Amino acid sequence: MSQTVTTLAQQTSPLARFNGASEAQATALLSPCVALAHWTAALVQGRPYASCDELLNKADALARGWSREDLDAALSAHPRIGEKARGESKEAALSRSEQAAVNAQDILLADALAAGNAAYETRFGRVFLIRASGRSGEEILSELSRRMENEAEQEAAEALDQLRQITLLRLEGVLHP
Ligand code: 2AL
Repeated sequence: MSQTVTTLAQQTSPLARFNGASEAQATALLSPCVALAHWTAALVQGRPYASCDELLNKADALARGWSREDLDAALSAHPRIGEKARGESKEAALSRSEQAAVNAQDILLADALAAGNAAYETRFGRVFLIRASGRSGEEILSELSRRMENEAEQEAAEALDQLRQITLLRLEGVLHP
């Protein structure tokens, strides 16, 4: 009997587990995606979802409504590019895997990113945010240079869109581990 229960639990999809979880458990599943409690709460309240696409579409629609305040609040879960996230939290583990391309022992790249990050922070007053998955270190550096030329409003919009992309990728990872 207990073996049957175990087997059934293993066969349950992540979406079914999210739909059936307690509010606290469902919140804990989504929290590492982005440090915005209102986004997490709205998705938890919207359960049950008939499909992963339904959940992803709602998550995306909500993320497209994020404000400048949301951007500042969410940056706490995104260490600087090239500064390897420390710690045991799920966010830190996700960040380390997203930033795999810039965590290599490439000292020139690390120096260039550190200088670029510092210049960006002086110019815009917050950490440079970019979806690192799927990008090489050189691509990240060249995006940093390009975005340094943005006006403040355009840059906030770009950073918010990067935050949305990172969040959606993390959510896909929750649904399709
Ligand atoms: C990050 C991060 O931790 N993961 C990612 O894709 N981008 N950080 C950042 N400052 O852009």
